[in-house]
Amino acid sequence: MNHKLERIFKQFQSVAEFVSFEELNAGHINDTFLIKTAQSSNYVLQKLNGAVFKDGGKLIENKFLISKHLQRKFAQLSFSEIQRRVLCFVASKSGNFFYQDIEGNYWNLSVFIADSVTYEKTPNSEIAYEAGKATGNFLALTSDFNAAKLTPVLPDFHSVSKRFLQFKEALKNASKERKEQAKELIDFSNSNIAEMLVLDDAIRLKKLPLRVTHNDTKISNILFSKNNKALCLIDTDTVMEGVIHFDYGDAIRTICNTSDEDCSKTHQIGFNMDYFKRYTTGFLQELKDSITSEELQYLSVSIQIMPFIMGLRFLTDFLNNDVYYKTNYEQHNFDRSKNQYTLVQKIKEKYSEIDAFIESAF
Ligand code: GN1
Ligand code: MG
Repeated sequence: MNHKLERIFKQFQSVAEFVSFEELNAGHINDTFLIKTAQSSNYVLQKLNGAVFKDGGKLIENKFLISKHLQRKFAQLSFSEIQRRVLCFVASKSGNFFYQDIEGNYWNLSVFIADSVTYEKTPNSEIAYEAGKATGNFLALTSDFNAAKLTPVLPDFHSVSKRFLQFKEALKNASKERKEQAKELIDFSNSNIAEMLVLDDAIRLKKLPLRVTHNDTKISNILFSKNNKALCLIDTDTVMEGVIHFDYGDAIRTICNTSDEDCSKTHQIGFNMDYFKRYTTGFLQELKDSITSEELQYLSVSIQIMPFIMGLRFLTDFLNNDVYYKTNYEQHNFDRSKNQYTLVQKIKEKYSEIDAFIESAF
């Protein structure tokens, strides 16, 4: 592996000398490695999962375009500060944004942001507030980028109706055992789908502006400095055209969940109201000049829709015998789905308080 990664690293326009690598295991889809070099900069080398991303070249181009845009916004900062506030990608020696190996896999390289931390779970309310600022700031700074220029690498990524069709399809082919085991989750999907379609409807009726969205704003994709200040969003694989609700709801899904995403102990799963309030305050502070009243109206509902989508996707993959997400054990997708649906339930219980806070916050 060492040799292979060294060979691939050398395909990029970096003069740094490869020393060793470490696998970064946080993602569910791609393979990501930290490349340590003999120089002061280290790098993140990523191999895209070709089964999920059919057009790896376009995906990497999307990431480059957004990073370039953000770098221009930070032009007043020093070079080293810019490298901490936005992912900086390195072109390959052939002049492409990516390197494609002989097996057809797409690779990309970015500068590793040192002296930074990520969290799997929110440690305190200050981090929740900073996370709100990080996502709000990303959306504000990209609001003048023409989102239609981005390739929709995963079309309908957050479409509830499309995800529901995929679930129905999976149900047709699922094994009897898995269907029996997932009966409660299947019932939950069917009985909740109608109310989860409101965001799809608003998008279809063009009530909400389409903007650049990150589409994977879970807490582990937000980088913080060691003194707890938000630095930037990482993992821009899914930057596409979307509505801000995808990023707002998806961030809250992980930031306010009192348990890990795959925790199966339902008594540990709850919705942290304090983190929700702090997150929302930071988010709206950054977006106050560019958010529309209609966008505001749909924020609260997105808090239940995003965990519903994830629960549905994990369940679909469970019914499909785990072909999409990386899993560590047999019931992994089942547990993830159960976790997300329990969270939806907890959010519903607190919905009027959530809604009232958003109304009063602006
Ligand atoms: C996947 O691979 P990762 O962890 O960045 C998924 C997201 C889900 C997330 C759940 C392309 O992201 O949509 O929210 O898992 N990404 C893709 O943790 O499907
Ligand atoms: Mg991702």
